[in-house]
Amino acid sequence: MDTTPLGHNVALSERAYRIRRNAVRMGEVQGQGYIGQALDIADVLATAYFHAMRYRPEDPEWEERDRFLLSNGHYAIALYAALIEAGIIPEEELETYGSDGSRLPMSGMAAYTPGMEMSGGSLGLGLSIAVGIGLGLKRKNSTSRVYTLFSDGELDEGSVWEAIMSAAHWKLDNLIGIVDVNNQQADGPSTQVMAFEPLVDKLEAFGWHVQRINGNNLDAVVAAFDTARGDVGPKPRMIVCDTRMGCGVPFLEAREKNHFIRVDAHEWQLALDALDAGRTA
Ligand SMILES: Cc1ncc(C[n+]2csc(CCOP(=O)(O)OP(=O)(O)O)c2C)c(N)n1
Ligand SMILES: [Mg+2]
Repeated sequence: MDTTPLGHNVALSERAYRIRRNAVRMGEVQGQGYIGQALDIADVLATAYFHAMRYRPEDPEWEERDRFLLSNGHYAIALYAALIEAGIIPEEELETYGSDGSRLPMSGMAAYTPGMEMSGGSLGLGLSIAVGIGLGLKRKNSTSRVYTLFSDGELDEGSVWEAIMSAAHWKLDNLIGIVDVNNQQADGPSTQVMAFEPLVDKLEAFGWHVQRINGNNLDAVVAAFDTARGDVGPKPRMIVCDTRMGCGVPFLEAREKNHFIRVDAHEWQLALDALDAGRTA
């Protein structure tokens, strides 16, 4: 990892830029996509794939890999963008996004895509699957970790709270949950649809080690991943990430109803230009 004297992580910011760019290019292929989410979670994905996780790009099913579960399957475009950057999926496939026969369908499908550990679509399941995988890894004495990304809208699902309770019960210190608090979901601002605050207090009361950070500040994300991978006791770890929908493309950030951002044909290039303008590497 390269760092400047200010501590800002140059190499990772370039990875995050390229993940955002890959996602916008895929969006342009279909003229649509969950772009606001891909832009908001790019810094977390860059940190997961280029700082924290153990994997072999040429062997995505390597037994000793860390697992990354995408619970919020509609964020698939974001994960594809990271898997392309990681060399698990060839960059040319980006052009096939959402087309018949593509390995990159609009909602994540484990059977289609290398590096996709679970199928998405029905929300609220990733954390439960992560508990099962985490328990299995421990019973095999594996040192692999299981990461799961889920969204603030998924906090409305009872299954998520069952998983939160059982992960603590089983002392799954190999499980790292990441919740994307962009305060948006399909029906409006997440906290207005279902009040989940104070989230840190609730998760701590359920027995988790919890950090809350600005998920669009790379240095903070890196520090949180490092802490979560360290010795914080026999408990599962949660990183609550406050993020900005559309982060990196100011005219998309400014849109109010941005669960499914409408992007006009000419705006895709403008979005790429905005990313270039904000590039720090
Ligand atoms: C079990 C289930 N209920 C409802 C949906 C429909 N749905 C798709 S995306 C979404 C919003 C979920 O919230 P969040 O992921 O926070 O939204 P975003 O941040 O992407 O706007 C909903 C309700 C679903 N996919 N699965
Ligand atoms: Mg959300």
